[in-house]
Order: sequence, then C-alpha cells, then structure tokens
Amino acid sequence: MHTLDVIDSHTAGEPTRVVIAGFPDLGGGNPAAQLQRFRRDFDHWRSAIVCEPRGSDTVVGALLLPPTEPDAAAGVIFFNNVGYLGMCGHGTIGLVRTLHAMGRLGPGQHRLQTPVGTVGVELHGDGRVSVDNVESYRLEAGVAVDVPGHGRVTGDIAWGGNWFFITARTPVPLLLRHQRELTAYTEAIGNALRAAGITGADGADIDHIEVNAPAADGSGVLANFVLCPGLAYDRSPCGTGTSAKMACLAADGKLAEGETWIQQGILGTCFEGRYLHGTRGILPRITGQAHITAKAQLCIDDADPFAWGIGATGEAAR
Ligand code: PYC
Repeated sequence: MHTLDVIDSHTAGEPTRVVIAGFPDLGGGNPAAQLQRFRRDFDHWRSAIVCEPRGSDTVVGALLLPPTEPDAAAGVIFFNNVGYLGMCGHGTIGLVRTLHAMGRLGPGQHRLQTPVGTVGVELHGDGRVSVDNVESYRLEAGVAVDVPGHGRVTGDIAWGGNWFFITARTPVPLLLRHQRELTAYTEAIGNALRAAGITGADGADIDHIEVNAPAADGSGVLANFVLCPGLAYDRSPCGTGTSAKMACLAADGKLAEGETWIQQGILGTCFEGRYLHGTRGILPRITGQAHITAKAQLCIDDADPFAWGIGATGEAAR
C-alpha cells in the first residue's frame, strides 16, 4: 500500500490537489529536470492522483518539490488527467494558499519554481493571491481555421505559460448551461488546428482553446470558456489564459500597462489582471482567491484494479 498526503483547494471553482508527501524520489534537479523523470518513470502516479476513482477530469495536480534556487520557497510540477502543464495560474494560487495552510508561507512576496520558469507570487493580507506569471506574448494574430460544423473560425495564437488559440466567435452565449456545446465547439477547434498543422512556437501543440465574449450578466466585462487538454473546461477564468488574452489586448493597443483587466470565467468568478511591458510581450500579474477544501491521505493498493486510476480511455491506467 502506498500513501500520499494531499491538500485540496479550489481557485474560483477550479480544483487543485497539492501532493505534499509520499511521492517517489525524482532524483533532484530543477522542476524541468524532475518533470522528465516524472513523465518517463512515474506517469501512473499522475493518473492515480488526479483521475477517477480518487479524482476527476477537472482536478489539476501539483507536486510540491524542494526549491533548488536560494530565493525560491518551493518548486512545483502541475499535471492533469492526460499529462503535464507548463504553468498553471489557478493551481499556483491554490498552491500558495496550501503553503500558507501548512505554515510554510506568510503574507508577502515569494518565488516558486515551475518547469517553465520561476514565478513571483504574493499572498495578500486578505487571503487573495497574486501570481507574476511567465512572460506572455501573442505569436500570431487573425489565424483562420476551418472547423467542421462551424465554418471558418479566426483567432489569435498566444503563450501565457501554456499555448492558447483565442477566439471571440461562439455558437452559444458563455453560460454554464451551454458547457456541453462549448466543449464540443472548442474540441473541434483544437482538432482542426492539429489537422491543419497550426501550432505554437517550435511546433508545440495548442492544447488550450479559449473563447472570449461579453459576460452574460451585463457587467460589461469579458467572460471566457477555456477547454484544457483532457477535455475538461476550466471552472476558473484560467490564469494562463487570462495572461495570453492580456498579451493579445496589449499587442492590439487595447490594454495599457498597469491598467486593470477583469476576466470572468464560466462560473461567473473573476481574476484581476494587469501587466508590465516585457522583452517580447507582457509580464502579467493575475490575482484571485483560493479556498482549502480537504486535507487527506490517498491510498494506492496494488490489489485494487484501479489502483493507478481510470485512464482517459476508461481502462485501468496500468
Ligand atoms: O489557471 O492557468 C490556469 C489553468 C490552466 C489549466 C487549468 N487552469
């Protein structure tokens, strides 16, 4: 029997499960090096932690690592039901709340190492968390793709710590009750991009599809629907997606440095964003709120046919 200590939280509705003890030794090194070993030798632990029967398609896992940089508070590797995330905004906010609940962080500024770079975070006195995300930029504007059943869809390709295709075109209002249609639509866009060979930089898969449209509540802000790899939609406004969107707005001259951007998600919860100019794009700061939902121990019993999780194909992952 293997056991893992975890702390669960949600950030604006999107769950994060931080693994704080019990994970096999990944041999040291920075999060990028440890991610390679995680992926190669321990991928079944990923599915055991976040997939059913212990988790769900929606859960983002965060493996807590000791820091390797002198000024970092911790390292982290984010993962989900199908693989690994370079960076995760909502997950970082959940991680900071978790480190606070563990007594490892107090209010103030801190640094966290991720596989795509070190990010700054700030825990505010009121419990909100700001993330100084990795530099974000628009790679290409106005990219058109033919999407079966939906015709030609035009959008921007942008990096916010993950690769995004961002479009303003939506077949239905961005309301939770339309999540099935929105999931099918954004999945079709992702498949069409792959079929057309449209990628992020260096041939990277565009694995997050974001639809932005005026919020249906009449608040005047933009709402989004973000489909993540693994076909779960982000319940939060998506920190990396908000960063990518702000990079596009900045490139279009529609959002100035230091101006506040309110991004609503599909549940109606909001992240607050602003940016400073970077070298290639923008340096985004995303602020949101997380809440602890559980402190638990996961049990992995080798005699259990689903010990290592029910994979995305519906079969035992190992
Ligand atoms: O908040 O960046 C984010 C995120 C990515 C995937 C799910 N949430």
